[in-house]
Amino acid sequence: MAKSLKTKPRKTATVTSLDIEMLQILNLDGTAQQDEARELGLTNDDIESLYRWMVTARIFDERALALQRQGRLGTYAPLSGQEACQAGSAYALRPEDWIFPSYREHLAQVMRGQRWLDILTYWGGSEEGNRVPEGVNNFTISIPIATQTLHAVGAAWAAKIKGETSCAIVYFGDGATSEGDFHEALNFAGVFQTPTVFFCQNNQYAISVPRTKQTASETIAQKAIAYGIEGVQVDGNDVFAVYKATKEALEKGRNGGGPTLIEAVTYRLSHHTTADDWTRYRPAEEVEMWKQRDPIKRLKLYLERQGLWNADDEAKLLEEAKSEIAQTVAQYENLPKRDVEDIFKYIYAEMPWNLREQLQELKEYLAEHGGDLPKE
Ligand SMILES: Cc1ncc(C[n+]2csc(CCOP(=O)(O)OP(=O)(O)O)c2C)c(N)n1
Repeated sequence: MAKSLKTKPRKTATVTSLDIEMLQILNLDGTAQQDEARELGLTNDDIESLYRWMVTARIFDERALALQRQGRLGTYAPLSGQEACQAGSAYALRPEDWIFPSYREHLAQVMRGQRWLDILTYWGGSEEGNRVPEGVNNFTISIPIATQTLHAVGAAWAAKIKGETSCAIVYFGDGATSEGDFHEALNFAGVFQTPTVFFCQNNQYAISVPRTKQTASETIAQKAIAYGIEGVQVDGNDVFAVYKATKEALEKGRNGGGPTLIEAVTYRLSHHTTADDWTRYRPAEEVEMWKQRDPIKRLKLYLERQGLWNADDEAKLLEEAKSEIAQTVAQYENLPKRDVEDIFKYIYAEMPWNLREQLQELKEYLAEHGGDLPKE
């Protein structure tokens, strides 16, 4: 920075300290900073509930991946490894808060009132899966990277202007922080002090690009400082730390304290999507190392240590979760088949010539291939 100046500076700006400490409450072996864990205000039932959500999400994820491999689901974005990020943050929200998810936030979406069936429906190729139930403050998912950060700032700003106490939380990845939209959103949020929680799941990769090639910053959290807002780093595989950081950021937002950027340090244990193959760009040892930090394992160890969980509870939960997801899959596969023409129908009142041409081409393709769509 100023070190490279040849002439003596006339004025020095004192910038906020750049020490970024990573918040962690739950240790790898399931022990915890007990005083901090107690201060969270979570009951044993709450903690068990968080565990149930995380396990169910993992089972859903594995099932969805298998369905795609069997040709029974379209492209799918797995969330395995990121369960604590989503469960911890969603659990801290109030119903009136808004979430702005990206394409990997299935667990956060479901915890907030959508169904596992909706997630399968969407990734099965039907926009109907994107329909959010009345009264559920979930925005539809964003496939374009980082665009949802601006939507969240807009919603939070509107809430502030209307004098409401709701906040908006926006989910995005480490790669999204290289997009202009992210920086515009942070800037606007800082200037207008909007009650926005920017929740970055730093899962170390943007498809095959590692975080070290994504940014020269040592942390993502420090990017907040340039915009005059608070940046916090948490262990994203520690559900307690995620819950605490999100809750504090929301409370601050509700009380007029403005936005927060949370960097949850985590790891994607599976492929970017089913169109990707992680073995081509990540050493197996790295993945193994992160498996040792598995957020589900860690919470299970905690519950066991506290005498709240045993092998029978685990077996029962696995059976229940598998059965719930199996029923969801059966429902999904029994949905009425959609007409492929739907893809073209709902954007324009009158279909323009180029879409008419593409529809015609598709019809000819289907006629030639016995009604089968091209494989991925
Ligand atoms: C604006 C935009 N540019 C490029 C893409 C293609 N794309 C899809 S996912 C992805 C990587 C995103 O990585 P990250 O933000 O870290 O999120 P993650 O997938 O790891 O959750 C890219 C570049 C896109 N969807 N939108």
